[in-house]
Amino acid sequence: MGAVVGTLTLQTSRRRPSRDNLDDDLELSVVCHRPEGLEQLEAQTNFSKKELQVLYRGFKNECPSGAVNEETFKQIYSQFFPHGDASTYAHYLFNSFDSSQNGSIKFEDFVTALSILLRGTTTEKLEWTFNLYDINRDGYINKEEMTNIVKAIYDMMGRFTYPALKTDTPKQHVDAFFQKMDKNRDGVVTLDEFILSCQEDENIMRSLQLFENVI
Ligand SMILES: [Ca+2]
Ligand SMILES: [Ca+2]
Repeated sequence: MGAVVGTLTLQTSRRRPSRDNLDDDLELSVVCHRPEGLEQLEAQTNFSKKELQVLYRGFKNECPSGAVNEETFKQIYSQFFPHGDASTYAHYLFNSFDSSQNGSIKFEDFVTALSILLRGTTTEKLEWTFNLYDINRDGYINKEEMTNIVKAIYDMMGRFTYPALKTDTPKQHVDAFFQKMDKNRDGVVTLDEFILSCQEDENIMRSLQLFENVI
């Protein structure tokens, strides 16, 4: 990938040979995050080298600096939900994509998550979804976390899309979730409980697919 970036920088410099622009390019290349080698990403994800190159070009196009901060992520994501407020859900998604927890999504973070969501096994997808719901990352989904996620999804969809929503619907949604998932009734859902419950329940698998489509 370093070679790709190098070539791009070179082409840009050739096109704009004036001294100011050269300085800009140099400055940019310092600020820009350089992604890991293509071979490494090819080994780590379910994408081919060619797919990674296409994805990288698209990513660079949207985010010339090579990394996305939360504000930009929210702006891009919100465009898909014009009738609702997607900012809270985008915040949770951002944290899941930002695997190193440093406030920015780099190309590696982006393709790693995309690889799981598009090409991962069912277990990998469920693990990813569990981590999204486990907001404080303590290994358990509690009722407060699930309530926050459900409310965020309802906000994102907007009243325009679901005019018949009752105010107590998120609570019913969360109660039904725990009724099915919290096998040992200790008030929290573990990853094992989550995967087990999802795999044995067709309806949950279907609604999970709904969540995946939202992602
Ligand atoms: Ca938790
Ligand atoms: Ca439990």
